[in-house]
Amino acid sequence: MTTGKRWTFLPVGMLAVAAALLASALSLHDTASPASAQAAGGNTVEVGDDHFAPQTITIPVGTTVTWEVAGSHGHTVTSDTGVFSSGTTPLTQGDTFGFTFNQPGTFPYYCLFHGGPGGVGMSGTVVVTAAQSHPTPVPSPTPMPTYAPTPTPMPAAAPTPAPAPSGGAAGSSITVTLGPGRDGSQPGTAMLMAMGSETEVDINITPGAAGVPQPVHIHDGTCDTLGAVQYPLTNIVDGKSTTIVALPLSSLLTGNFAINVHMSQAEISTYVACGTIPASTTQTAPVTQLPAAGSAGLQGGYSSRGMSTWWYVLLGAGAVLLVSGATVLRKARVRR
Ligand SMILES: [Cu+2]
Repeated sequence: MTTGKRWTFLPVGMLAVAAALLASALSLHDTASPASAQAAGGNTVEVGDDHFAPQTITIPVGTTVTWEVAGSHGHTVTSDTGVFSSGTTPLTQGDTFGFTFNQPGTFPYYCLFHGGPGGVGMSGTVVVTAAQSHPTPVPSPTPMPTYAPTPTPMPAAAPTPAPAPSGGAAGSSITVTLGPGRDGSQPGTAMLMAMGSETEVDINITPGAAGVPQPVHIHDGTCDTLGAVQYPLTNIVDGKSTTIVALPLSSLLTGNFAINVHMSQAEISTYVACGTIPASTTQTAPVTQLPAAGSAGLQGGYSSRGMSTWWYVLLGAGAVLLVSGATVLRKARVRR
């Protein structure tokens, strides 16, 4: 492993760049073509709306598990312990995410948006059993040869472009606080999740009169200067509403939109909650989280959204190798 290799090591400092690249590639959400499932049958977990099925899957070491989104909302596949992650950009219907488990053990995971670590809400478990007594043990994850090229070692003083592996804080979703409205107060939040060319808006406010639909819209302007209705959202009932808006999240982050909640259809001019959608700040979206320091072996997987499939290989020391669909061979080569 000297020069001339066709794949590229990305030092930690470049990870953010790579992640941004990958994120933008992934946002070319193309609903025209169903993702081609690369997985062997039997190792597939269906990602439904707010559940994983089966919830617990047991596989022998060395197996690739594929998660495929069947639900109509956006979801993630996120390891409790940072071993694997589909990233913070929600996977949507037809998207797949794969991860090869080269270590035995129990690996709990969850959806960033509908669950939490420790088996909360939308969550599941992968149980990886040790290799069978087969004489051919799984091509043992030969500990990464401390890889040579060491291209200009990161100046240790670099301002740590931390990939923030803490759940979901990255820019592919934002939470807008809904404060009191002009005429009443049913405060709460609206979570806006990027889903390629669409945005899922989940609203959760203090419930109004039971069962009474409360119109809610994205208006021009801010809460102080509300303008015309631009995008109607699903009526809120008992404090909750979910809408898929046919606009990328970035188009809503202009600082010139506000979410305004009305008392009811009959009292449409009574405003009970409002929040201004902030202008975009940073749009960093780490697509993969690195394994916890010290995790041995070579880990990797792939992410397939629409027409594009990306493979990645996580290298122990905190580098990630990103390759596109055409370069699967390189992954195989690396694993040797
Ligand atoms: Cu979910």
